[in-house]
Amino acid sequence: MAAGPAARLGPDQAARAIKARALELGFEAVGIASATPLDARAHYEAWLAAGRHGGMGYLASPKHRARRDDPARLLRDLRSVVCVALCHEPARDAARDRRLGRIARYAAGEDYHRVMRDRLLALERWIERELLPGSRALWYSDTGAILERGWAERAGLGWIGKHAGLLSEPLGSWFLLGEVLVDRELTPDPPPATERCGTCRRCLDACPTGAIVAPYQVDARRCISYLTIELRGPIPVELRPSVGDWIFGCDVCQEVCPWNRFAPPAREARLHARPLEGWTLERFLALDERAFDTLFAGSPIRRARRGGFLRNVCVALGNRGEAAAVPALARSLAEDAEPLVRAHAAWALGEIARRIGAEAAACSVEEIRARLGRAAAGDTSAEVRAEAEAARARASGA
Ligand code: B12
Ligand code: SF4
Repeated sequence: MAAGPAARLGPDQAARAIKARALELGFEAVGIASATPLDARAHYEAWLAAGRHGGMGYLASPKHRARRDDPARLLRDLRSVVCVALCHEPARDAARDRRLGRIARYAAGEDYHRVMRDRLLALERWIERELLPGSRALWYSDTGAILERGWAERAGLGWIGKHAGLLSEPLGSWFLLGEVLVDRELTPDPPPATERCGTCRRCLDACPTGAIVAPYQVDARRCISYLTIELRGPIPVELRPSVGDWIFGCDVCQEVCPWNRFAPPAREARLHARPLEGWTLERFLALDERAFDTLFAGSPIRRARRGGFLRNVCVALGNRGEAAAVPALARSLAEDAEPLVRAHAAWALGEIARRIGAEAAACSVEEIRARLGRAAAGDTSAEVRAEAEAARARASGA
């Protein structure tokens, strides 16, 4: 292909131009890594071998592993990886409205994949068509077999913290990552000289479920983010109390991180918290499939699907333990179309009855037991009958 004048740019000039363009497109940080394979294979394979990926089977597929090992399989003649960071902290507090339960900050606004796609595609096309005609570029953001934090670290965007997230001095960790792979030599940035976590271990100590099993190692099977977003079935009973009132994702390990004290909020308005005024956990339980899709159109929350989301809502209500939630939960137990939701509604009712009973408050513990008894005897799903039986036993103080 004939090369235009811009194709004669050297690696240094091209790298500088790409970084300037990325900042113009609204990314808060950008860096470039050379594309020689990362030295992360052993960590990744050990993580998979220990089963820490849980039900995310795609992470263990031979094709996925081969691509992670050798990024040239993603783009022929790959030479450079342009890494970007997009801040997502939603400036308002709506994501932390306790009547709604807690939603991870990154999920409070529009789905970041869409925001990333728009910007990264613009960068990809600009590189291919204007800056380096004849080159090939390819964007990713949580969309492929790439160890994004590893590349971002190499590109100088920050260091991997003990909670396994990427951290940077100016940005903290409230940012998301994206990449554009390019088949041209671009002058790389140096990785940060050292990691800056030092002796701090606040994230390890604060994690509600003990998912950070050692510094830099997260067991996804215990992580609330996995349990409330990726997991398709029931949340393991022993972990439910630790999930607290997180109904989508979890931010605890980042909230306690000292580097986030001065982290900037998102400049991108699409990532600011969407209004959910008037909504409560109890009201969420009344969402049918259609209403769920409408309420969360364009939001990352749709990833959990209605059943998963309402499962999380039930767990949050059970952990909250307030009698006011009984009517909504009883309705879900009796009427919800999905066994997953009925099962978790049973669990939540058992928790509420146990707590109310312990406080000897005047309330409908008897009624809760009766409802659980009916579900234990008559529900069409064996899973729901078992959950209702166990919940009834708890409600009776057994
Ligand atoms: C699978 C996945 C998850 C899983 C597993 C998490 C995990 N820690 O691996 C679950 C669902 C739990 C999850 C949760 C979250 N995720 Co996630 N997730 C991913 C995904 C798709 C793959 C990550 C992966 O490959 N994990 C496997 C492990 C082994 O890889 P790794 O931790 O990156 O490994 C590196 C280091 O930790 C190190 N390492 C690993 N083991 C060891 C051991 C030792 C001894 C040492 C020294 C080093 C070391 O080596 C690796 C290479 O450098 C990436 C996107 C991508 N393609 O990369 C997003 C991604 C990592 N997630 C992201 C986010 C935002 C989150 C959440 C914060 C969301 C939330 N608020 O609920 C939480 C954070 C949980 C946490 N503490 O990690 C962002 C992170 C942005 C950032 N600033 O770091 C990413 C990059 C998506 C994106 N495009 O922005 N996630
Ligand atoms: S996201 Fe929450 S559950 Fe997952 S490692 Fe961090 S603190 Fe633990």
